[in-house]
Amino acid sequence: MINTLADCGVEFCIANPGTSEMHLVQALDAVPRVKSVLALFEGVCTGAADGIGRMTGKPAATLLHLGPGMANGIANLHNARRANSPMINIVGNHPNFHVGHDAPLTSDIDTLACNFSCWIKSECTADSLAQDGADAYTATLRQSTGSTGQIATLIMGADAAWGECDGPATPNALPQRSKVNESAVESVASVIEKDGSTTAILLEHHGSEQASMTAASKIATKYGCRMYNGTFPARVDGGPGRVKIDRLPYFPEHVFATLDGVNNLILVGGSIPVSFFAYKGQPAQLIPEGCKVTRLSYVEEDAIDAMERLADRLGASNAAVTTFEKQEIDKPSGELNTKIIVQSIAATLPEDVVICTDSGGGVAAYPLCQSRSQNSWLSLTGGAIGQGGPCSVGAALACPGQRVLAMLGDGGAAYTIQALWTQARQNQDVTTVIFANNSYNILDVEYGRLGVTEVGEIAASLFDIGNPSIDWVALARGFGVPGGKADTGEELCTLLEKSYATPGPFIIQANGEIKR
Ligand SMILES: Cc1ncc(C[n+]2csc(CCOP(=O)(O)OP(=O)(O)O)c2C)c(N)n1
Repeated sequence: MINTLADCGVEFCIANPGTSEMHLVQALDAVPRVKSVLALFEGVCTGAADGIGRMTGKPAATLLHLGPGMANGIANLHNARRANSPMINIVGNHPNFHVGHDAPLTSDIDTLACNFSCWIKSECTADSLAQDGADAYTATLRQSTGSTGQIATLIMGADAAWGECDGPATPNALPQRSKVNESAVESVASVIEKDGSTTAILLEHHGSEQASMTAASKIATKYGCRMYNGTFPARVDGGPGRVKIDRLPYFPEHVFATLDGVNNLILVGGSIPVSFFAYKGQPAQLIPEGCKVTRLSYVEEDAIDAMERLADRLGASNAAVTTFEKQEIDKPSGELNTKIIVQSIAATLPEDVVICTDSGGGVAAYPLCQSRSQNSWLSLTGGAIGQGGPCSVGAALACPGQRVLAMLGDGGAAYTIQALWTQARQNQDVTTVIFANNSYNILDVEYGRLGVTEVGEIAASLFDIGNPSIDWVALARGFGVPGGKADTGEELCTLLEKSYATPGPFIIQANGEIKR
């Protein structure tokens, strides 16, 4: 099975093994062309595999220990599903003859896996395993409704793993994205021809790839449309020379303000914007009243082909593309706050950087960074915090030679801090900036949005993570990652530049009043 996965194109297995996976470990030992990487917590395995999926478009494997091991990885499997990342989980299990005796680690793994998997196989035998591997690979790329990439979970009894088989299976032919019907292109074209200046094109998932956004930009130039990405895209490549585009904001009232005056919304790859959370008396869908929605492509369809055909049909193929322009950004000075941190990050940003953001870290830096350096920006897609650190591990595995910058809230970072150990073990070029405000600040903000004007002592204690305050540099040292603390813009810029100039991982604790 491992050889089959390698023949299909799997390059990495991010593992946290146990006794039920020993034969898998033996197989990985025999197949070094699949790079086996140890992570100390399963949320790091799954978040790293997500990062690999986003940067390569191919699934990485995870190796997880029965139900409890997989359960530890579920928050980041949820984020990966939201990102449409392809991934193959290999989960060990007791053999059938053992399950019936209810040994301590026995649990209903299928039920757990249903939540995030689009393909599950739990009745594997030694004879079926190699073909199961080939089928799992295909399943991760299957273009079925609701997904561009998917999560396949192979639950493998130890008897399947220790049995004999005939050798690897032949990889399946890869599925292709389906093309949208001409009628979809035609109906969007007539909306834009009639009412281009009040039309917004929302580009998500496959629609947020450069080629698709390039076609959208040409149409926007000719017809005066607006164009947006969703609030938290899985990956968008940006920076000087790349297509200029804004993101929809986070809070519902800001989305309404952004879309004010939009009479037509064109969906490319995604869906109608939805409020992240529900608020009493507020609508779930965030489009102006009376706005007409027209879909060009579903998530599984070929958005690039669709946008290029649309541009052709509208006679916009030769129109100008608006790109981000390079801007010099001065290094700031003075005590750290959100603005100074953002400016320090943008002013020092290296070229071709992969950026992972999580929770309270770095979302605010997005606009300014686009006028500084080319980057691939990976967001927290599913709102389950503790994703950015693991994702940076995966991005660094997928993109050796590129610097990875992880910007993490101190709350979010505490969920999966074990990611640092794998960064140190693999000597990865990852710079982690912790936005250390000693607080679950966004929860404080959301509490206020309920109309609560006085935060009680108990409530305050549930949003305060500064007592005791966390020493991130000491923690990182414990995991084998060097670092430093910054209280001012000058210190932060110096540490960032030092990190970018030095191979290997580095952590920076940015202390300050950081608000969202
Ligand atoms: C897995 C998970 N658990 C809990 C939450 C709820 N939650 C949302 S934001 C947040 C705190 C974020 O704190 P931090 O990362 O420091 O960012 P800040 O809000 O301070 O900017 C929590 C606990 C969540 N989103 N995901």
